[in-house]
Amino acid sequence: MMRTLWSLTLVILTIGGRVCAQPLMDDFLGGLDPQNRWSWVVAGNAPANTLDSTRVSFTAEHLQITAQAGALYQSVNNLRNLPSVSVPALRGAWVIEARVRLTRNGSSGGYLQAGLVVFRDADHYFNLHLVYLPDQSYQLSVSGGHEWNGVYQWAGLSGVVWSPSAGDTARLMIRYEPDTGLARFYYDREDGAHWRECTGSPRPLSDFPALQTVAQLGGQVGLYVDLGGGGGSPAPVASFDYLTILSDYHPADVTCDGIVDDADLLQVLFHFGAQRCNHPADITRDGIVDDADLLQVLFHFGAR
Ligand SMILES: [Ca+2]
Ligand SMILES: [Ca+2]
Ligand SMILES: [Ca+2]
Repeated sequence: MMRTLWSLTLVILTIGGRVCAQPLMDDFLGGLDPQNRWSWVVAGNAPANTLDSTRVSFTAEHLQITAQAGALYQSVNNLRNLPSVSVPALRGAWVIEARVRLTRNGSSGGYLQAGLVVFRDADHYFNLHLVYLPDQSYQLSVSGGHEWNGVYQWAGLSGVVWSPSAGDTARLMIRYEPDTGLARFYYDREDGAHWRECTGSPRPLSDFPALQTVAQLGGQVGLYVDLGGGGGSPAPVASFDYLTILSDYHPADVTCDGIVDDADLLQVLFHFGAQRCNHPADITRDGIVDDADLLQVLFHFGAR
């Protein structure tokens, strides 16, 4: 059902012309959607391919990862089971959102966490997650961290503290406002209050260089679970319901199909000389489809 709705949205957005956002949606219906070209590789991690299939499973609607030792923290870089999708540079009012349930089971002694990780490699990442607080009777909260050149810092983002008996599921969202250059961080612990903004949000994107680099140059958006230095059995399980990424299309992607290619070139050629406001082939937005627009397509040919 959700996938049908999203496909419909995509069609509507495409018909709508240039004010369209590029959606990536995976709701893990029985597996990873191959269209999204998931990868388990994290550059700088050992092993680089983080997949341990004995601890990955799918229910009808969820991706489940059973936690095990391993982390991206500083130079440790031995995390297991970090699935991610490649994203091009993020444009416009981009949004990254996921829903995760984290069941602690027998784990204790660490900051057990699961959520979103946006990264270039094992030493350049930003994460936003659900976390169990060992110093607060293993109550749940939301927090974030980031690393640049292997130096870890707390992100200065936090949520309220609640008892997992009241729900151990949260939606997590990162949203960028191009008008202000601020990133906002939200969570919904599904208690009826809907989205709450994290304490410490909004923030200039430049506060988190790895997140900023992915937004500007592209990178990976992934899901992870980390024992946070704790242990015990049975092992905790992170259950991911969906991952959504919204971002504007490349300006030279006239056809809004996710790639700058000959179809976009043809659109510019077919409409060469056209003069009107908001013509899709007027990539430079100066009111005329001309050689400047043609150059935009050629310079960015193959871009996503
Ligand atoms: Ca690291
Ligand atoms: Ca295109
Ligand atoms: Ca133009």
